Amino acid sequence: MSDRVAPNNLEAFWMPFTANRQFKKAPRMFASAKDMYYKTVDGRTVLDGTAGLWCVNAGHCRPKITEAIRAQAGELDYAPAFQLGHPKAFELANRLVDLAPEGMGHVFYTNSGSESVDTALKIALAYHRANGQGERFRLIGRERAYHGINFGGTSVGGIVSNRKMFGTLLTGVDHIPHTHLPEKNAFTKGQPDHGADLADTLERIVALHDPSTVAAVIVEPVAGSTGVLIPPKGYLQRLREICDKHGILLIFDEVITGFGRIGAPFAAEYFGVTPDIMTTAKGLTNGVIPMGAVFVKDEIHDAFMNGPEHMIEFMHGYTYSGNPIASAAGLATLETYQDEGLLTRAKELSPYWEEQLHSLKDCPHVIDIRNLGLIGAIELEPIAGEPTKRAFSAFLKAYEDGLLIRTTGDIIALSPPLIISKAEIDELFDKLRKVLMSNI
Ligand code: PXG
Ligand code: PLP
Repeated sequence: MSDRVAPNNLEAFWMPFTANRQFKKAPRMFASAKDMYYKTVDGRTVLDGTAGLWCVNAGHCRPKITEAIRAQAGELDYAPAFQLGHPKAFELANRLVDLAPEGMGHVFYTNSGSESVDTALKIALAYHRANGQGERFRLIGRERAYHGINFGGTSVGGIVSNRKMFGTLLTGVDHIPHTHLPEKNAFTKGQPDHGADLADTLERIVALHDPSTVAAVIVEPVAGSTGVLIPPKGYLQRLREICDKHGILLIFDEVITGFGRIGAPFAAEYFGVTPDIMTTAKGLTNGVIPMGAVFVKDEIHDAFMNGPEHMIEFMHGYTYSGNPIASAAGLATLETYQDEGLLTRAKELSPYWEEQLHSLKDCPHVIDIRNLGLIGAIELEPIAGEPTKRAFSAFLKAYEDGLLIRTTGDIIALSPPLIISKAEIDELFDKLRKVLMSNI
């Protein structure tokens, strides 16, 4: 029997963001996947309600992407990323900037969302320095934010459990308040009415530190990992105005919202608010090969293009920046998105998605439901004294019943591949209703 079917020792692999001891007593393993469904090692079919981890936007094992990877691996497997190149990385960059908001004409490649975030923060700091404003060193994040797990992202992040074990993190970081106001906004469909004024806290924090010391503000346009927090109407616009007023760069972390998740290629376009820097990963290669990209406004890029031409302009980069196989996967992914209209499909589907999602309102323990594009969240009342247990029971029950959901705290998050059909949306919510009606 091959290890793919029944690995005999699970000990050596220290799993990420996993309750290792619990998992290894009762492992959950996938053997294969196609389009909307996984197959488990014991042969069960599981509907993917989460696009893997918010990344498999075109669905699983899509032929163009698989073939591009196969072909690239046999043609040019690796090319050094520093001082050398290969055509596909440039071709992909051109395609990417065509999708991005006007004026964001350059991308810097990374291998993950976490690396994109740390790259973006370093670009922001170095940009100000290149502009003669090296005193702008402060970075501002938001409570409950997730910006990956590297030191920069952990520092501007706002999830306490992800921060508290790791010492001082970056200094010179502050946070604006999160926008979760269940007492005012519970069960809102789409963007909530209340909370835009929370953006004004940025004015106070900036004033506290003196605006001339602040380099950048980073936010997820829609906060994903923390349990899906939809920005209040007008909130992102207000952040943009305050940043403009004080010469502060605005970074949108679009690792989840990028590549069609809310019905436009990027959330920046959906909300009509253009950041100065935009971080992406996940959907860029359909999650299949690790790759991220940081988009920057032309004036930011151009500020680095000074000094003698033989000098390296930005002392930063990864061994795998613009890796050939990742670039090929990225190109095939964008082609698949284009062939099937996937970058705007969430917009067409979202009214149906919203209606089905909110039909769960009457299920036991449901205290809030939120949605935008093809994202949904169901917040459950925690079991007294045992936070996270109810949602995790729902996750286990759903998995047994053939549905993959994601939970964070006592919140269920949903983000299916953008190819989902109405019949599959029905299947997803039928299964989820049964889970919520069972004694969790
Ligand atoms: N920024 C944002 C906004 C993210 O959502 C990252 C950065 C980090 O990306 P990498 O590729 O380094 O993981 C993310 C990642 C979940 C979940 O279940 C979310 C993420 C990753 C894994 C699980 O909410 N987001
Ligand atoms: N650590 C060592 C010893 C290295 O030599 C390198 C890269 O050459 C790195 C870390 C960084 O690795 P990467 O470029 O894959 O991020």
